[in-house]
Amino acid sequence: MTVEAKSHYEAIVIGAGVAGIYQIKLLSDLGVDATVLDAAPDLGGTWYWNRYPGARFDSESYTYGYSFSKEVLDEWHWKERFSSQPENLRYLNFVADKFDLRKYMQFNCKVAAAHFDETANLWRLTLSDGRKLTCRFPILAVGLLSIPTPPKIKGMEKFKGRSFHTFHWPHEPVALAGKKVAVIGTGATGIQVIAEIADKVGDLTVFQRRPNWSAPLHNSAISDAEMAEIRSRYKEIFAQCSRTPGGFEHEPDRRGFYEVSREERLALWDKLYASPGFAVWLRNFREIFTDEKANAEFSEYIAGRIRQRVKDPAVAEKLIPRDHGFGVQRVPMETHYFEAYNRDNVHLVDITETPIVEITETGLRTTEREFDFDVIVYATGFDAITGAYDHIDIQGVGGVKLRDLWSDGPSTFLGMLVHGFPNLLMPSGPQSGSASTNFPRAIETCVDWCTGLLKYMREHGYVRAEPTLDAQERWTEHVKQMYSAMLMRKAKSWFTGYNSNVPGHEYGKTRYLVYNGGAPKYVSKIAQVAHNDYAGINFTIGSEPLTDRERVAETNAA
Ligand code: NA7
Repeated sequence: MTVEAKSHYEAIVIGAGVAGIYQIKLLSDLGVDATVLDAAPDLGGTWYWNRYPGARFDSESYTYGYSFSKEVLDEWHWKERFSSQPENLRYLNFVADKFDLRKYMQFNCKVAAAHFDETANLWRLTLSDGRKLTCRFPILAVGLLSIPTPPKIKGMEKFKGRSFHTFHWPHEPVALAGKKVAVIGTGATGIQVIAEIADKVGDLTVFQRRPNWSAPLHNSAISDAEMAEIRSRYKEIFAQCSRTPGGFEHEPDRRGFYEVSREERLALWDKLYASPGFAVWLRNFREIFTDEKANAEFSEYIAGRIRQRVKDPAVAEKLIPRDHGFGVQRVPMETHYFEAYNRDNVHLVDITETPIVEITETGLRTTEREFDFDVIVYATGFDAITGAYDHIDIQGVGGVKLRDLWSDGPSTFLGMLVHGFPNLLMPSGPQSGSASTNFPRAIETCVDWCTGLLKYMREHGYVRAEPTLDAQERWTEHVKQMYSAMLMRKAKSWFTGYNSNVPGHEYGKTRYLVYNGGAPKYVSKIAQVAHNDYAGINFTIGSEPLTDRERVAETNAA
């Protein structure tokens, strides 16, 4: 059964990915008249789009899955410790089908505009095909990395072979055997794809602007017995995730970096380098994130590992980052990535030495020479976190455009609400806990919170919720402060809003996009707001706005 194509809903969820699926589950449980719109032809969000070879979790699969349903936890068998894209998409379909959520979803529905109608306290949405809808609550579950940013290189349209951004990797298999392939970009995506295709293509040339620190993923299969053991521990696993800053099982080593000997540090690092997943990043000493000297010592340790693994010393040196320390950017996890460069068919071009001049009909030309390719892969990243919001013409009170308001970076209340944009909810919003932690863990937290707010409003007959400017400014200031202790504040990465392919997102113009206070602090702060009758949010009953104080008095009287 498909959803009835109506023109008004109480809530419209935009995005049918990890967040949107859980959001519609809760709304349907609550009996809210709601639908989900997604621009894609099917559900899955990130896991629908990113079909490039090597796409997989860097989170342990069993900490990435939803925690809300015992039935799902009991029935789903993760096959790998770090599950791959096809399996992840199957999982999301399994969850949606289990709770019969597809009937609420409408696909190929790209939201072009969302304008707030002040007289009716409603949002008016326009889809790219011209269809118009209204709702009280637009819930933007639009993803953190859903607007790919191909580079702007002269001549890109001329190339006669196949070329695509990794996000748009074709759905049908791409013949790579014997082909000459270029990959541009060496972030988390580039590193996954390069390692996966190195032994499957004829010839692979990697165009690297800046190397990234990267460490082994150590993926493995999960047997029936192991899965049974994981199931028996789910409660404990999720409790552990909720205690750690990153929402993973990984907990930092709380010994002081300088309190232990160099030998003890090396012993820990040897152990972490051999451990699966983000352990090498998140089970490390806390000073790695905050102290230049500690970070430099660990970075040098990882540089030594790269030198051990890459046979050609000149290539090894090119693969070692010089402009930033380990872990101040998002750490890509790899499987035989460095060994790929030991193969005769894999070549590394440092485009800071020999920049790409243009894409040609048959390949590309650098300042040094011409290359012929059959396939060019752009692994050049995303207009991260705010990109998906900027791509919708969102206008709040007085016709103010969200994209104008956020042109120098976002400002939010708790990462989930914006002053001047009443009832607009963002369960994976900028400055929320979702971008800096194990995504679904924070998503469940934020979706629960947004749903709680909606429930509270229904119970009180409120038709409009809007954070005060003061509350928003205080939150944004807190988010900025959380950056100040972290070395990552200087990172030339999407954590700080840098993207050389998006005008205005140059390095140095820091955009405070993520919450760095850690999951426990975030959860406690948003819970406190809810507990205090949503202090910081003004509600309207009928047409009269109520201040915090009036509302508390009203609640007390009731
Ligand atoms: P990232 O991490 O933003 O990496 C993009 C890469 O592409 C990075 O190496 C960039 O080099 C490079 N890049 C970007 N633009 C260009 C141009 N114009 N020319 C050459 N090279 C370029 O994106 P990913 O997709 O790898 O990862 C995003 C997230 O997806 C990841 O963190 C996971 O959470 C999943 P630069 O470093 O800017 O010099």
